[in-house]
Amino acid sequence: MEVTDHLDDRSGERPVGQIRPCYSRPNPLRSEACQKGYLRLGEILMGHSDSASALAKLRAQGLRLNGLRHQELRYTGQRVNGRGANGHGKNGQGAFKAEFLTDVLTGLQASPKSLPSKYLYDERGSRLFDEICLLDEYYLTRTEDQIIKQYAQEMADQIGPGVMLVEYGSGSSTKTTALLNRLAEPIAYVPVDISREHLGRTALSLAAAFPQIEILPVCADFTQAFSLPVSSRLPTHSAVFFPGSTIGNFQRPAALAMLEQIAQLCGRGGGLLIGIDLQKEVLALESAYNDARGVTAEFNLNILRHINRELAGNFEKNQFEHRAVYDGDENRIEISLVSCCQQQVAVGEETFLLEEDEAIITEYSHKYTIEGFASLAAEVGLTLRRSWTDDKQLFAVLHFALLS
Ligand code: AVI
Repeated sequence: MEVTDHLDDRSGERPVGQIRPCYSRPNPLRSEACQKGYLRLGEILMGHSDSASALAKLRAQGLRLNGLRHQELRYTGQRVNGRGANGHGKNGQGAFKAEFLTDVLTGLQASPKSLPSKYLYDERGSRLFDEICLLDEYYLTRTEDQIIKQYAQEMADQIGPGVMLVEYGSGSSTKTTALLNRLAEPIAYVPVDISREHLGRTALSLAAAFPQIEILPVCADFTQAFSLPVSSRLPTHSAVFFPGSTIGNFQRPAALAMLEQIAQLCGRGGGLLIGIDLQKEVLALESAYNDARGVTAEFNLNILRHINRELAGNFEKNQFEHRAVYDGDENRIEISLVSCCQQQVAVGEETFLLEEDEAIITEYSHKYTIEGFASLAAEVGLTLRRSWTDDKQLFAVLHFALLS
């Protein structure tokens, strides 16, 4: 299967392969893509509230969608808030940096000081996080994997036949294979990820492994609203798969907004299969975020390197210590970087004073009970249908349905 990334022509990024043409005639909307006769659906979607209105306009212009066979890959590369969804398009690069700077300055001006956790995940941070997932102390990933493996058939039955399965933060889609293998007549699988490179590779191998399922990758920041791609066959419903307990990294209002966004994306009859980390004794929780090898500490400190590199910061990594403590009132692990001394740091043109022992919060990781999370989800109309846990009740995977 050939996949061509035309985005590379404009952004100077490395190609991840080739993309199948979505349209068979040059499109007047993009001259560069026109010359090649190809256009990505993401470009078509620009300026349209949804794919249906974009497609209607194109049809009116005499353009036609190529009939795609199951083995073919459509690349939707959606735009998020007017910038390249991965933050690295030509214009996206500048916008991404401006947003990064604003977020960092806002966080450092706040009391207590904080930095948005999404900036932990540059390339090195993502690699360190992958390492965390393999640590003995970090039970979350392997426990969720084991639950999904053990109950994949029940989960697939619960999701139901004819689904368009949408995975948030799909990465290498490792957890999805067990589900895709067991779903009854799945129509399409939509991996959503901010990393285009990951998406391209994953989509290709999934398309080869599951020729009966249409693979429709979407490059997007799933914390922002985006619309679903149109599959060539009509699904009976859509279901979001959101593993990894990433929802725990959102504070309550943001978690609710996220659930609301999922409910809107799926619509009535839709579903949500989500992983959450459960409340447990403090020692096990704190050990998971204070591993003996110091990988989590390095992951946390890496945000300072990221800021120094991208925003002309002058953080001295050695002047900060990693801290991860459980707050029993808020039911969350609070991860921070603690200043070892009184010091002044600069980010771009701005300077900030840090007192000795002053903490910069970099991440929260909320721990739930099944009932607590179910009542949160109920606020946006998601009804708990089934839950699965491991023997020690460390982690849970929940299935919700959107009944009305
Ligand atoms: C991605 N997220 C679910 C992880 C967690 O456990 O909250 C992030 C993490 N931070 C430090 N270790 C893991």
